[in-house]
Amino acid sequence: MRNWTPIMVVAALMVACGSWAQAPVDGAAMNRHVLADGESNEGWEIAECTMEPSDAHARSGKSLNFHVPVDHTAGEIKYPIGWPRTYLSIPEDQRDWSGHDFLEMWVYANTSREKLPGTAVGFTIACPDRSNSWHRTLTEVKKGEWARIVIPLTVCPDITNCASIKFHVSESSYEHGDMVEFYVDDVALLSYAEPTILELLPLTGLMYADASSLRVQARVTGLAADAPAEMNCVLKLGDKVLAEENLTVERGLQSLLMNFGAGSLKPGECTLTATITGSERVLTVPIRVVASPWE
Ligand SMILES: [Ca+2]
Repeated sequence: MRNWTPIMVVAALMVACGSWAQAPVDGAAMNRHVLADGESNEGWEIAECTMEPSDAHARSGKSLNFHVPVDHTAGEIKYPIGWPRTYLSIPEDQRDWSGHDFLEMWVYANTSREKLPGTAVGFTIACPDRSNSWHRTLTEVKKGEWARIVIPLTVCPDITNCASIKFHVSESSYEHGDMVEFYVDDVALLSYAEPTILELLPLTGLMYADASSLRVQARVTGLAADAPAEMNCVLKLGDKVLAEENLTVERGLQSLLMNFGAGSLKPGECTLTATITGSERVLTVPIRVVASPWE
C-alpha cells in the first residue's frame, strides 16, 4: 500500500457512512404510525407529576403536558429528591418495531427558571424492562421552543419487544420549588415508504486493477422482513462502466460479493453506485482503483 496509510483507508471508508443512522435521509417519503398525538392521556402512567392533554402549546390540536412541580421534600419516603416520571405502555400486539426505522416526537419546554438545567429531561425505551432499556437525556429540548427529536430504532436492545416509552425528570437537577413542564406532541414511529439503501460500504477503500471481486456491506430498509429486492451495483470510471451486477438484498445489514471478470477494471478514482428496485434514489461511494503491483 504505497502512499496509502491505514488512516487514509479508514477515512475513505468513513466517506461511505452517511448520516442515515441519525435521521431519515433527505427527501425520503416516510410512513408514520402515531403513538401519541396529545388528544388523550389514555395509557400514560404517572408518578410525582401530571400528564394531561393541553392546548397551551401544541403542534396541532392538543399535546400532552408533563407537568412537574419540583419538590425536594415530598415523593417517596426514602427518596424525597426523586424522579417524577410518566410512561406509556405499548399494547402487546404493537411492541415489535422491527418494521420501523425511527421514533420521532416534538417536545416544548416551559419553566419558572431562566433556562433548563443541562439534564432537563430523560427519555427511555424499555425492551421490555429496565435491565433491557435504552436511555438518553433529551439535550435538544430548550425553554420556549419546540424541539424535534428523532431516535434511530437501532438503539433498541430488543426491537421486537418495545414495551414502553418513558419521560422522567431528576429533581436533583433542579432547585426545590422550580416548576418545569414539557409539552409532548406527535410521537410517532417512522418507516421508509419505499425500498432504501441506507449504507453501501466497500470493505476496502482501494482495489487493485486485477481484482475480480469486491465485497461490500449494505444496509437496506423499506422492505418487509420476508421480501428481498434486487440491488443494482455499477462500478464506473467517469462515465465508463467497468463492472455491473445485480444482487439480492434483504432488510437489514448484509455482506455481499460483487463479481466481475478479471481485467475489467482500470486504475483511477472510480465510483460505486447502487439502486434498488422500487426506488429512483442512487447511492454513490468513491473507490480508488490502482495498478496491481503484480502486473
Ligand atoms: Ca397534537
